Amino acid sequence: MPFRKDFLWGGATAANQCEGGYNLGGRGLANVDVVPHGVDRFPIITGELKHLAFDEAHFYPAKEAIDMYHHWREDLALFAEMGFKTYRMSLAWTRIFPNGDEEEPNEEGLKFYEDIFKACKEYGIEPLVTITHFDCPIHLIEEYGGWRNRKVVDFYARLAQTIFTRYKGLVKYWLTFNEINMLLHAPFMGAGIVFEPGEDHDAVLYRAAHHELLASAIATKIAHEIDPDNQIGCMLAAGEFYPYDCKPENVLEAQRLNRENLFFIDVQSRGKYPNYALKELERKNIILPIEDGDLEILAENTVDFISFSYYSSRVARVQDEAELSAGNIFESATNPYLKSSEWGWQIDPKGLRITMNSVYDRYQKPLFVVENGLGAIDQPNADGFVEDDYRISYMADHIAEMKKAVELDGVELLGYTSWGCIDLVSAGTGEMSKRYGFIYVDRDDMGNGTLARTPKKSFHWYKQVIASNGEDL
Ligand code: P53
Repeated sequence: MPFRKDFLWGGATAANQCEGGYNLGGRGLANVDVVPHGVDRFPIITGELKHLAFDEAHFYPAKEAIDMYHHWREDLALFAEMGFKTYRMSLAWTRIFPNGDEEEPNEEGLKFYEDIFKACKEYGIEPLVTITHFDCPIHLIEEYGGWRNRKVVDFYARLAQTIFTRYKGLVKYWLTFNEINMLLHAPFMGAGIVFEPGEDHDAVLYRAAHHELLASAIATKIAHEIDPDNQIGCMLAAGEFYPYDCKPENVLEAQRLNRENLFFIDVQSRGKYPNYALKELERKNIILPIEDGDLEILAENTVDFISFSYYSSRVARVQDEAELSAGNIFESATNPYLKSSEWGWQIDPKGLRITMNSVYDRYQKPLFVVENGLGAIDQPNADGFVEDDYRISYMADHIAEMKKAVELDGVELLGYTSWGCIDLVSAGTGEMSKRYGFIYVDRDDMGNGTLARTPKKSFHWYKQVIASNGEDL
């Protein structure tokens, strides 16, 4: 059998994309709440357009999302019915510390997640918890400038201390930051960064990066002190960059782009800044805000496992702006050998095996595939049933390649959680119509719908994948 007996099959969500209840239970306002659907979304998530409050001109999908705040018991029951061994979810920082800088946490928020974890335990579902999935309290952005400010490291450490203490025995698997390398591409989402006019963007981004990397190491330290059983992972937006061809310039460019992503994981997994990055920062006159003791903290508190999202491989080609493939925050040339999704994301199952091998070769730590899936338009039939064969085939092809990485290449793999196991709001576009789920949610891009949940064809398929431990695809 390729997959270990205790392989963690499951699905993944993020608080801001599914919970809603943005103003309930004493919750404070977060960056992700004020990111609208529509054309202004992109300049806002990239930190180019300052937008820190609601207005009448926009629709804000995260406010209610799919209202998991009220539906979670029903949703968890459906996950259990599929046989989930794990459920990846994130905490909304603002439920626990509404402003981010309070001394004392909000009990109602802590209790909300405790109830979910206890229910998971009853189902035998192991929670896999992302501490921050693109969320940052608005107050920390307005008052401190987000992660550019070192004080935010302390606030994050307080959050970490609070949750590791409270959820000891209930949660064992933790991820410190979702897609930490996304900070470079979507800094408002990744680090609560809004650029000031005339600012050196790279200097701000790498300053914030040092703070997040430090916070991640401090959280790892606290987690291990509170419970040596805790397993802490980093989380990479992965997808190998292939050179467009054997032209050495393109090979070099692929190496550069792979390193730009892996830079974060290099620090979190190997415990020090890689030389290629130090040299580049030096050339750009960027000085990391390293204080006494920081490098020791990074060195002594590396992660236990490496998790990543994988949707697509990418292609590196110098100077061919016109050929960039659409639809993704990452710039990539188009790969002529691959088909694309309705959103222009190129589909490359073998790329998952390639990516797994590259990451495992580099770090030699267990991997966890924590996001993968197909964002597609689903059309329920007359009976309200979605026959999503396209999704089944995407996932079957990816799981088959993942299996080869384990069986043929010997990669250590802890588990697989597909993205958006229940339909939720798209991070990139704010749409509901970009669906990933095994469970259809009746809600459209503008928030209309009953919120009713209906299993799709893929629900039954995934149930059988789990029951057969990945044999029956
Ligand atoms: P959506 C871009 C590229 C790679 C991963 O994305 C990304 C993004 C953000 O658009 O984010 C991850 O919803 C992320 C999830 C997100 C998922 O990919 O744009 O961790 O929050 O929903 C899929 O289709």
